[in-house]
Amino acid sequence: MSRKKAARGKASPRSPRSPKASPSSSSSGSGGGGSSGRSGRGLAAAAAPSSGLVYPSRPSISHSGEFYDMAFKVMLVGDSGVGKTCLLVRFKDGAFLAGSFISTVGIDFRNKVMSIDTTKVKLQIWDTAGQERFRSVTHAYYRDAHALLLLYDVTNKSSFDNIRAWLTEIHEYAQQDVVVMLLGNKADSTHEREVKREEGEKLAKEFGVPFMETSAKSGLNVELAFTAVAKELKHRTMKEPEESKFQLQEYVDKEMRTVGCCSS
Ligand SMILES: Nc1nc2c(ncn2[C@@H]2O[C@H](COP(=O)(O)OP(=O)(O)OP(=O)(O)O)[C@@H](O)[C@H]2O)c(=O)[nH]1
Ligand SMILES: [Mg+2]
Repeated sequence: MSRKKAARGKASPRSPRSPKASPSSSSSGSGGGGSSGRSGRGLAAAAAPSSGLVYPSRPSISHSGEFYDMAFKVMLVGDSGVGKTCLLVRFKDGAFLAGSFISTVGIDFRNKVMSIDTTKVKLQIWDTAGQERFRSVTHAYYRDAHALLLLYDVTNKSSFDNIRAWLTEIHEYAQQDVVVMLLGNKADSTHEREVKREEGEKLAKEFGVPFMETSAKSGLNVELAFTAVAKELKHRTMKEPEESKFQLQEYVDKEMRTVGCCSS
């Protein structure tokens, strides 16, 4: 078994292409759109990864000392304030960043090794800044992404309306076979809801992407979203025969029925 060290994502950024369709960076109703760094939340600025950094490889060992069999790059994208950073922190640390909203500056990543069946899958999860002024930085990272979690805020209609523009942008900058999942976050905020679950489902169907609602606050479906993406990427890598092909939306629907979630 190879015991090579996992590389960290520190390389010179590529020159980004200029955007054609750019989603708006309108901030959510949940807080102001400040622009200070997130050092207090344990996230530091990072440079663009060199190509091939986290492509599936032989069993390796991560910085935290955990072995993994394959590794993938996942990006969190969506308007400012939809809850990308909170979703990542909930998934990685099991905590919710309550209180004042500190908008992410630039881009950053955190790693998590998951057990998918008998395989150790490392997700390198990139948390992007939703603000328009960082958009060109984000574009430079799309190219290497294996999966994109595209978030809107169910309490902010404009973040939902911007999803079409985000999908256009993804289409333009990401790899053709990138796994995209649409997430309606803040599903816990029943009273402030502006986007019905059915509307999210309809849009996802229209674009042929899997969908679920999440809550970084309550933890609703957070683990499931990342697990589903990790499973899909693993199955693709294993190149399983068509008949045993993993169906992401089917898996998500089944899991949600099993745990009896998630009306809000
Ligand atoms: N009620 C509720 N609030 C949430 C949830 N997720 C995030 N928030 C709040 O929404 C605000 C924005 O969350 P962030 O995670 O910082 O948003 P972001 O998408 O990372 O924003 P940018 O970094 O600017 O792109 C914060 O005040 C969070 O506390 C959620 O699931 N439910
Ligand atoms: Mg953020």
